Amino acid sequence: AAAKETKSLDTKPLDYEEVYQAIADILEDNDYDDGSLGPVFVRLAWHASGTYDVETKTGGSNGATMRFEPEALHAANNGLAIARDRLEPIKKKFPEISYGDLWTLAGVCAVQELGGPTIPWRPGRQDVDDGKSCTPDGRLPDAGQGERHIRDIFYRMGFDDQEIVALAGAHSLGRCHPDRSGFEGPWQEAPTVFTNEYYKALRDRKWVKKTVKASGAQQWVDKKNPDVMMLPAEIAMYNDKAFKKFFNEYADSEEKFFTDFSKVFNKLLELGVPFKGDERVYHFKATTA
Ligand code: CCH
Repeated sequence: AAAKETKSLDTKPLDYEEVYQAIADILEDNDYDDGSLGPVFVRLAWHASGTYDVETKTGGSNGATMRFEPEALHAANNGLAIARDRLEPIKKKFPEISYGDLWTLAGVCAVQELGGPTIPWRPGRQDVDDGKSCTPDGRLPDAGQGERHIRDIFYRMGFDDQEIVALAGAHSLGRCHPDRSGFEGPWQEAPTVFTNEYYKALRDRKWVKKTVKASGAQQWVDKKNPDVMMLPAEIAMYNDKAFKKFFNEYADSEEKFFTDFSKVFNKLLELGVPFKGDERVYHFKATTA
């Protein structure tokens, strides 16, 4: 009993460097998709945060409401139970971390470990205990729609055109799954490395329409390599003059993309979070750097 007591008195404050490391340690999985859980962790962080509405100040990563119905069942969140489940052992190991902090930290960790820029991150999200503050369905973008819809959705979160295009570069990672979204395939050939290749692919390749057999969904594929794809919303965005300017800037300069992505991903993950103001801002060092 004495030993136990000493142990509990010794309890250290939560060390987020250790949590980052624990997430980095589980990213690689040769039995999953392209060998990394990183892309689906980035999507989890984004969908937890992208429900924010700047006017009503509802939604966002605070609360981690995606754990509850109805938000867990929103079609946009198909497949994200996998990401949440894979992070559960880390929540068990570091029970003091909130789910909102854990999910956003996992997104930061994945971007950095897969070769992306350093993303400043700070803790401060508090979990809620039920689904009462779940956001209504329809706050996340519909990939089948056009540039008007994309602007409506992201302006509601408080982003401008440049920020929207910088955020879209996260599609350098991961792939679409017919059983999750109806779409199929990665955006370019290296879906586990964070680069500006997404912008180059959009600018430099010839995109042709194709119907996904499994779902009937229409998407665009590279004429030379039909395994890689673009969403209808992305081709529509690229054909918009104001958006195109930024797409081409990021295709020309990976450095500019990395600088802008770091800022805008940090902004996304902090939407609606009630920080006290004295939280330490972490700049984690990538273990692969
Ligand atoms: Fe995305 N995304 N996304 N996306 N997304 C999908 C997958 C990923 C849209 C649609 C889709 C962002 C913005 C948009 C990731 C990060 C971000 C899929 C496939 C669709 C559809 C889901 C599936 O089938 O598994 C649309 C539309 C927009 C509007 O702009 C933003 C912003 C981010 C992050 C900053 C990542 C990463 C993936 C890959 C997930 C995986 O499992 O590989």
